[in-house]
Amino acid sequence: MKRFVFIAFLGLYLAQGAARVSAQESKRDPCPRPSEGSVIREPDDLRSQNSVLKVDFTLRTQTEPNGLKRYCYIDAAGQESPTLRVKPGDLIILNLKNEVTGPPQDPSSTAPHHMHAHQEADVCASGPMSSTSTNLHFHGLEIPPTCHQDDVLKTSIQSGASPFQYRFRIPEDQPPGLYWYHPHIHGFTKIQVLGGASGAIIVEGIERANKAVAGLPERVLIIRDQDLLNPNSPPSKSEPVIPKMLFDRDGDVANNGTGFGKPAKDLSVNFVPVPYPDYPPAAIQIRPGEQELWRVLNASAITYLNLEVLFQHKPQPMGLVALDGVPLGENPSLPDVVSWQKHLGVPPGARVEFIVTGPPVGVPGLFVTRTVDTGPGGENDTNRALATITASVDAPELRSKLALSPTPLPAPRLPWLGDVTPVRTRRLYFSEKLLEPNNPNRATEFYLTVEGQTPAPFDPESEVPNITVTAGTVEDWIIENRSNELHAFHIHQLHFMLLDYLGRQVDEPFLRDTVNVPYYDGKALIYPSVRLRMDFRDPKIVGDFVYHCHLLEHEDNGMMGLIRVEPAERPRNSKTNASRPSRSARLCRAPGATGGD
Ligand SMILES: [Cu+2]
Repeated sequence: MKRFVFIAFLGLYLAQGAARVSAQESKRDPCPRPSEGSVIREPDDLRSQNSVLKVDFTLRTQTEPNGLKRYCYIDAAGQESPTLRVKPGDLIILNLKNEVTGPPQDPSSTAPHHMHAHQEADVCASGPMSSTSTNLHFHGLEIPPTCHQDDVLKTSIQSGASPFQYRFRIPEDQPPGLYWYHPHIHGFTKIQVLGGASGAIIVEGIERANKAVAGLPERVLIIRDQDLLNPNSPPSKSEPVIPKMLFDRDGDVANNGTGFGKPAKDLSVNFVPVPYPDYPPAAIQIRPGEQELWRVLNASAITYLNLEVLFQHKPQPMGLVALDGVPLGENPSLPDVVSWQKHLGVPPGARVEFIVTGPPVGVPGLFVTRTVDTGPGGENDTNRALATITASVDAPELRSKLALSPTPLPAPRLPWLGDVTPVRTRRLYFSEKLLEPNNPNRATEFYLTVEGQTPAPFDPESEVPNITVTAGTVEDWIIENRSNELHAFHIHQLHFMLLDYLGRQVDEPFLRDTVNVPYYDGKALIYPSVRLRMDFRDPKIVGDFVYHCHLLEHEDNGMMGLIRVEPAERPRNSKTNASRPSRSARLCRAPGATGGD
């Protein structure tokens, strides 16, 4: 059945793709976007010079005729969501101007201090958070959770305020790979990210970690989701007939378990939309037989991906070399490893970097996402095409090529995380509660609770951390899912190692910052879980930050917790001096030194 459908996708593209014109692209648009069926353009690159990358971003909005609201990062040259390319040790100076228009949605629900929107008070000190305020999170970067760097708890830039400056250094030991930026305004992250507010950050030098990619051209693909362009259309005639349409607790189309029917959201690839119901694919041009490194970010708000490359409908090997910005060879015992896969699951927020070989001329290729079983309460993430892959000797050369003879990365300064003894084990769990059981589409609270505490939605005004740890230590966390849908666990400022998945030991020889946690079927004797080894050894990472579900409507509705990392040797005045632990703090792992939950 799947084969049949993909043939249908292709036929449709060939019939209609060439005729489409870029009707939406107009000079008057604050944020122009490509039209469906277009050739995928890579985001423009902003590269650091003399170890400094200066960026001026304006966040703009535009409402489409059908009511969809775009949120766009536009740089000084008018480019949307450029890729920030930096090297370890580089300084990023990013000025963000908020020009979001329109009335704030629901400002009373999350605005703690009832401050006037244009009051230029302290951006760092809990201004109102609304649909018209914004900030930035640098997902995966191991930088301090402080204002002007990577704080999302209090930083809120109001519309019309003067540009706010982010200024931070990429750590010397940040693994080379794909990271990303997006807003993180509590309660409103989903609408801004759905509107397109996201972009890639590449820490250069992946070829220094893995010789298999040395000399390869690289292609950046950002997959975003957005509200359905054609929400009232019936499914394509090439699909099997689906039983009655149900909705989940978030009001999205619920997973019907078939892989077909109406998806919760449309997808786009580098902003080329691939809308339901016909999914006209975008287009990728490639040279026949040429190997490329594809760097794919799932910047979706709620959509899981299960990526596959097909040539003449047959799955092709994808040579995975990095996950969540971390080369698989991060573990020094596994240099230059390539993990050949037929498909790659990518939760919202995660990244995969893999080697793809172009098909021979005349062999049709298709880049697709297959259905993901998100659970009875989860979204309908359907089978669909993303892009055709067409080989031609004249395919344009990709803009970036990795160095052919790179110098290897220096040896890691800390022992491999899997070899470190954790100081304690904690258990956390995802759960959901219907506040109005008779109204299944409304008022669900989403919780991410530390075992022993009372489930409660994240409270942005609370200063009391759910978890306190000591810098220099390593902990094991078990994350359970007690709900009937998938969740993706993410923590800011650091990476972790996946030790067990569903009770089975995996001891992955690489690190992640986002991981899927399987759903509970309501029958099993134990809840599905993952076991993670959390790395708090970096002495720069002290202070308050968050961990949460990366399905943004879950996060916005409370599925988040507050963690405080205290310096190993606590200075007298810990509140203001928290970011300067001594050098010896780094390897201190005295069990039970402070904190606990
Ligand atoms: Cu979730």
